[in-house]
Amino acid sequence: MTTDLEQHFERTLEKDQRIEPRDWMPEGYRKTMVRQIAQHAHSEIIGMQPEGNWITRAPSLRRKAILLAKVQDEAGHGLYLYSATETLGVDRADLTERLITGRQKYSSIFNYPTLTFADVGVIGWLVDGAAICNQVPLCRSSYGPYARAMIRICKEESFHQRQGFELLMTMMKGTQAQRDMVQDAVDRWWWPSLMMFGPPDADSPNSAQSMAWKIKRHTNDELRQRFVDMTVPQAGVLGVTLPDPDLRWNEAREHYDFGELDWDEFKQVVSGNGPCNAERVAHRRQAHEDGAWVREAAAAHARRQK
Ligand code: FAQ
Repeated sequence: MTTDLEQHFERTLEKDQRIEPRDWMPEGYRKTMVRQIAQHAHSEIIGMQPEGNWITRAPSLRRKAILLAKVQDEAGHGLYLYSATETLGVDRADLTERLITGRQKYSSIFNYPTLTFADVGVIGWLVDGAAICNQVPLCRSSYGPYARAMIRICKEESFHQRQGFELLMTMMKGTQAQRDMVQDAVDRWWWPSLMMFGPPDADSPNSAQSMAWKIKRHTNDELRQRFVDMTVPQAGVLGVTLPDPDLRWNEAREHYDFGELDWDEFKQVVSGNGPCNAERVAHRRQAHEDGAWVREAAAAHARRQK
């Protein structure tokens, strides 16, 4: 027999309204939201590292200012998202602990190295492009604090995507060496970007329930296809080749067909064995330890104010 509280939860979802922190929710819903929002927050925070690597070596003051602003935005996104997770009754310190001890995931994409400055442009174009594709539907996610955080985050991600495209466009109008650098970065980031959308639908244990709860609005494969369809014409404008011999327009489906992803690589990266997993987590742990005195001072100040 369903209780009034359960009926209220179901009715809220049916009417496409938002579940708020004060509302009753099934324990599974709460756990799924904590899992997804925390992973998203961790991704933003870890995601500062690959591009942060280039701040001191940006080729001009303008590029440095843009990159600094972008990386600061990512810190901001992580902080809104940790706040959204806290509305579900978890503690941010605990989430950080789970990240640095490897008990909670972050996006696979941030475990790849940034070898040249073209990688900064390609991260903006492809990684932020994929993030937007995935996150715009999350603005209608059923959990209110997450959906609202996502609106602002998506606006900032759009700026990030455009700065990446503009950077690449500039390099493509430069020397042959610069064009080669862009192509090399595209070759390295294309497949990992497609992996950001998660495993194929048939191997996605969480999708069905998350769709039923209207947390996710589209499946992993639907969003991956949308990203490919959106990106292929942009690659044409830039003048780069996407590294997939099977990529072609399918008249009947009205979508691009594309090749099979290397799901073994995905599993390796998600389980901690990607090229930079150990480095990313060690760096985050060090930053957390180095910041201990700031947290202690802030807590002491708050106690004194009381
Ligand atoms: N990496 O059953 P599903 C950004 C895990 S954007 C690592 O399909 P779900 C912006 C998944 O968690 C990047 N793990 O799971 C930026 C689950 O594991 P669990 C962050 C992955 O949740 C740009 C298991 O595999 N964006 O940061 C990945 O229904 C540039 C089974 O998968 C978000 O987090 C992966 N790629 O769907 C920052 C968006 N894919 O927890 C800096 C919000 C799957 O059961 C620079 N999240 N897994 O142990 C989502 O939309 C979803 O959580 C998905 C996964 C689509 C990522």
